[in-house]
Amino acid sequence: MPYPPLAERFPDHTIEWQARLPVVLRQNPQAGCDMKKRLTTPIRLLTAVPICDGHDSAISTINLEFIRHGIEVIYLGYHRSARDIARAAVQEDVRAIGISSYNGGHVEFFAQVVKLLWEYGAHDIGVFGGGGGTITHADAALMQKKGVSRIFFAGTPLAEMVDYVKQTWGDEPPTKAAKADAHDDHRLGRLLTAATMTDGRSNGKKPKASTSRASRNGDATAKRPRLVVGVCGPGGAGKTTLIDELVLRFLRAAPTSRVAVLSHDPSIIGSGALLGDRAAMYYSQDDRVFMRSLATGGRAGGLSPATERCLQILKHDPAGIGFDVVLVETVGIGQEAVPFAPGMVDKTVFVMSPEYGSRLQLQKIAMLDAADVVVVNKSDLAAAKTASNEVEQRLSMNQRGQRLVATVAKRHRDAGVDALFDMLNGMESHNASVVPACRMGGDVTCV
Ligand code: B12
Ligand SMILES: Nc1nc2c(ncn2[C@@H]2O[C@H](COP(=O)(O)OP(=O)(O)OP(=O)(O)O)[C@@H](O)[C@H]2O)c(=O)[nH]1
Ligand SMILES: [Mg+2]
Repeated sequence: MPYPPLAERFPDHTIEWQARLPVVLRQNPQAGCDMKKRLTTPIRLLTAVPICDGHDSAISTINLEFIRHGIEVIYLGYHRSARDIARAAVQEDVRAIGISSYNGGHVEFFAQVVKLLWEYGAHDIGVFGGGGGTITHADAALMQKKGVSRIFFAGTPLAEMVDYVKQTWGDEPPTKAAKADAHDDHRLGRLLTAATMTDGRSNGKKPKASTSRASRNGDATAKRPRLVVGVCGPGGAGKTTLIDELVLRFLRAAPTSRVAVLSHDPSIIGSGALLGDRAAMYYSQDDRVFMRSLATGGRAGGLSPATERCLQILKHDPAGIGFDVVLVETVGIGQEAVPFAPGMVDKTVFVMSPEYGSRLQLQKIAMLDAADVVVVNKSDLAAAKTASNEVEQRLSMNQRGQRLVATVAKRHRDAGVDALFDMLNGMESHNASVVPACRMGGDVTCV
């Protein structure tokens, strides 16, 4: 292998991995990954457009075609670096990466993605793509020599691409345990895949603290996350944007820590899905952030059947990564859903936009009773002030000491997001004094 030893490549990640895996996976690396189960699990692909390239129209069409044929597509968006693409593919543990490139530099860019995948130890993640007439046949031949599986040229029917994906990546088990010298993220990615495939039937046992040698030895790197936050709210309220801003603050507050994000998007049983939260994230494209996207697979209520198992793995941390904080984003939920079971998360944040309708609608939102913090995001919109007043009155009826924050998540350095961040940290240590809060009546603290 042309790359330097693991310890040199990943100086912060030289833990003895196998010893830290939950016992069920250590004894049987294939646990939950046999062929039968594989066939009932959608193929997962990551798609993206390279850095300095905004041509996203082709990939958007191709994404829809993949989804229509039962494939789960994690879309990373456009203007993405090779490192962002490789990191996301490894964390999401996809079968392959589809890159759509129009602005040139494709020979080097595709090869760089392949090289980075190898550095992660993820040799079995394929790379394919296209770029209309901008990628010549000679370029494609060169790219294939550098490890690219296939380039599609102008005029190729969409059906041919779907068939290729299904034939190439549809019938192999995706998750032999990652090799011993693979990157932590790759190993964790594989564990999460196993957790999504077992579907609670056989090997999906929760990893127990005692199975981790690191935790038995009191190793500091095996610590549980300091804080697990569940973020829910209606579709498009700004959950992902807000989480991304919170991630930035968590990373800055603890410069060596890592943050995990578990994100959900909807899908119907047996169908494909567009898992698009990554495309809305900027700060979370960072080596210190581990993000995984899950499809709901037809389950109502905002989470996936595998959420609890995945969360257990992130909390238990068999990789010894030592996540400081875990953030869970639900699917956009409506009036009826209270997504987080007791004990699943430490704090729940309900994010809403000022456009909820009238006061009557507020009475019907179950999460306004259950959330620890309610965020009225998009406070730059005209209706925001009225919304905050109405929500505050609604919360004061609960007499639960819930918090209310007004934010503009899409604004850099927003004071409301700062306050939410302080609040989450303060709540975790039960020290409300860090919150620049003003009492607004009732039992609600409003920022
Ligand atoms: C649409 C378009 C735009 C739109 C983009 C809209 C959008 N949001 O995507 C707009 C007008 C914004 C635009 C802007 C620019 N563009 Co432009 N654009 C095009 C155009 C006309 C079509 C590209 C396209 O979407 N085709 C439709 C797809 C579906 O078909 P296809 O390309 O044949 O691809 C097939 C396969 O390759 C495959 N495929 C493609 N990607 C993938 C990915 C995967 C995973 C798979 C499996 C398959 C696959 O799918 C198709 C199936 O048949 C091309 C010219 C052309 N005719 O190709 C120029 C072109 C790509 N643009 C070009 C340029 C220069 C620009 C600008 C720099 C212009 C400028 N000076 O501002 C900007 C850059 C914008 C940016 N931020 O990057 C050049 C690139 C030149 C080069 N690389 O040498 C081109 C080639 C035009 C030209 N002849 O000069 N552009
Ligand atoms: N005006 C305004 N727009 C915002 C704000 N925060 C986010 N947005 C925009 O709202 C849209 C949806 O944001 P997301 O963060 O994707 O919302 P979401 O709740 O995660 O959406 P789903 O995951 O699809 O439910 C994007 O276009 C954001 O740019 C804000 O404070 N003000
Ligand atoms: Mg979102």
